[in-house]
Amino acid sequence: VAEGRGDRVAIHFEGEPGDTRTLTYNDLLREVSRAANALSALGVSTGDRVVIYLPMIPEAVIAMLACARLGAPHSVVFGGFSADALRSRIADAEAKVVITADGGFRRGAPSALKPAVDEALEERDGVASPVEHVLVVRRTGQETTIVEGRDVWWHDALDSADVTHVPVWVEAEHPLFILYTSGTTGKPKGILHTTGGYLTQTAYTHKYVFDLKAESDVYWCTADIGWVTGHSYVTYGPLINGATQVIYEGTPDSPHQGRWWEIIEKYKVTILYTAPTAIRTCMKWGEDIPAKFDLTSLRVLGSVGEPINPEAWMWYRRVIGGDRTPIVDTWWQTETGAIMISPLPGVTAAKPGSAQVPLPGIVADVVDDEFRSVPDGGGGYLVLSEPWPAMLRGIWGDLERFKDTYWSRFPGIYFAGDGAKKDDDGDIWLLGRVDDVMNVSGHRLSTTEIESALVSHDAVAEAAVVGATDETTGQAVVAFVILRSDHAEALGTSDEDEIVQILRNHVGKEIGPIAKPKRILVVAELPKTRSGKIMRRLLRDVAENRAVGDATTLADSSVMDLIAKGLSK
Ligand code: 7RM
Repeated sequence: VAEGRGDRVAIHFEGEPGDTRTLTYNDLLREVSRAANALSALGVSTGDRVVIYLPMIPEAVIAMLACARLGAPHSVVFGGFSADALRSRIADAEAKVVITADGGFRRGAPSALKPAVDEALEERDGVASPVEHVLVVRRTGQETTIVEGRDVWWHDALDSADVTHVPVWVEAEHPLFILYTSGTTGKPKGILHTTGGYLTQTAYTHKYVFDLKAESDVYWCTADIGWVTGHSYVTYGPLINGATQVIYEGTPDSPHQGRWWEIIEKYKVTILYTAPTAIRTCMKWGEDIPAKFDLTSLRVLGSVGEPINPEAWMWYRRVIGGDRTPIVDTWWQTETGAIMISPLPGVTAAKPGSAQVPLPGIVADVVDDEFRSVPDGGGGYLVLSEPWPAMLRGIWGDLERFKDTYWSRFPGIYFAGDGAKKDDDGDIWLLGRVDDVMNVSGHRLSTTEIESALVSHDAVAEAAVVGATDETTGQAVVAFVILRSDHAEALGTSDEDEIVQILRNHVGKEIGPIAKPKRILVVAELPKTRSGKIMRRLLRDVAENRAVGDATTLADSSVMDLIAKGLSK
């Protein structure tokens, strides 16, 4: 703004019901300044923690930036999480203020948020909540309880706040935020990020990985702010770079399955950053849906969150990218804070399914159990062997767990927890979490490779593979597949036994007989987290005939019932 770019649009907001708002950088600075003043009036000062529990509306970004202006670390909790999940995150961070909304719009209806906050703040086992105040954004207009002396409407607090605010200057190592991420076991880890290095790397990667031309591009990252991707590539990276971006509140199929493509046509989006799960869902719906919209504005496509199957990559490139656009498959984690491994558009000759090369400045390797770098063509564990600016600085309040989780497997070297292989050119292919790797008769098999083989069949939209205990082979491959709507044509049959046989043979042909799933179960949905990652742990429970374990972080809690019901048929 100080450099005269205040009139540039920062945010094109599209609400699920179709309401819109445009915020320029001038508008954004004013709103963030007022919010910072409002928070300070509620007693928030540098170092205090603020929990943000909001839908995908501009206030989510404004709230994060207002905290950053005060040097008050934020902890964003997904709007879809329960009161209990919210309570434990508030307690762990000892948050002083919660910023929430009456509700948000999802699948055509208002969905309340504030009642979960009220429940999370109730005293339990004689322990009072550390929260002193709740700021409440009015979004849906639904009936909302306001607790006298504790709760304040956002609009009231901002209306009376000054429109200018002097930011609190902090050291580079001052905490910027905590973000809770679920580990494989135990309670969620509060990943801690600081200011200088994190902001430098998010800005740098956002500019170069997406080839951003801030004056002319319209950028859209579909991630929710409750996920690290929303922190680094909605709030911080794009706004530091002066980008114009789209923020959309709702789901891709509301009110129709072409909503995303309609938004791209409407705002002439040039850069789209989304997750493989969304791409596979659109493949399942059929390519005639995006075909109805003008997507020619797109010039760079990005993918994040999981390995993208080569088949989904090809579809993304052909159907969404019109066979013109480069695709960047970006590997990174909540812990790394910013993109680490990715092709660069116009620089790297792409290989569908591979994240390929560490970005300039990043040192990644694939090593074996003895920490020996594997030769090209070999597989093992992904490690980061030199520090990087946006690396996590710890787990909030738990130094031992921090050392244990990331630094104990290979002393002094960061262990990412992912399996990977190097191809003959030394390019990196991600193979899934090491906890998910299967061992069948002594052969190590990757979930990703078998899933990609299944998805490469015309009849299959999505696949999830797990290893189930097996008396003879140690573990056996069990696959869950979702068929495409037109699968009967592709297969020439709709008989389930025949379909299973065809798909088993297909995997045998693609990878080898050892990888042939012992069982293939046709399902309508797969259990996924809110950021679209398949929860294989729950599928393992099903495959091993156990009661399904903790499913509180599922995006849709009815999915496991559906799967269990389908299997008992
Ligand atoms: C950004 C994010 C991190 C885990 C990571 C991987 C998987 C993410 C890719 C990927 C293959 C990719 N943060 N992952 N991106 N696997 N290719 N391009 O997702 O903390 O939520 O998850 O996600 O397993 O370790 S996260």
